[in-house]
Amino acid sequence: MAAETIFSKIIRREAPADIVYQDDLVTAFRDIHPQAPVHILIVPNKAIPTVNDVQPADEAALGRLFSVAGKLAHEMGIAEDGYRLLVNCNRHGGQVVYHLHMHLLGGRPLGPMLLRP
Ligand code: DGP
Repeated sequence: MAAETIFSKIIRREAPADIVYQDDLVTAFRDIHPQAPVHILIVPNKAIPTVNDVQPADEAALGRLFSVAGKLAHEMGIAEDGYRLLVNCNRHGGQVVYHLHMHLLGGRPLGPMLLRP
């Protein structure tokens, strides 16, 4: 059983968040520190800590992350201009919250994928 994070409380609506979508497999809510005009986190309802912990049984939920990302991008008017989907893993990936999540970022040109050192 994975350790819970704040995201599990948000999914259960025990902690406040601006939830923009929820179904049986995933929940999407606005990032508390937005890096772009649109910055949504899309998370599996199941607490999977990192991509390293993904099991075959999780594939339906992880596929749903993409279909919900596309749906929200259309609804938020960023689909045509484009956007970025990002999943961080562990320390070198910059992961801070250990509940696997996809960032949906858009609403402005996002620049190169990585900052050069
Ligand atoms: P990452 O570095 O990929 O683990 O990104 C974690 C993101 O989660 C970061 O952009 C800020 C966001 N975040 C952290 N705590 C909360 C919270 O309590 N509420 C919301 N809405 N977002 C949070």
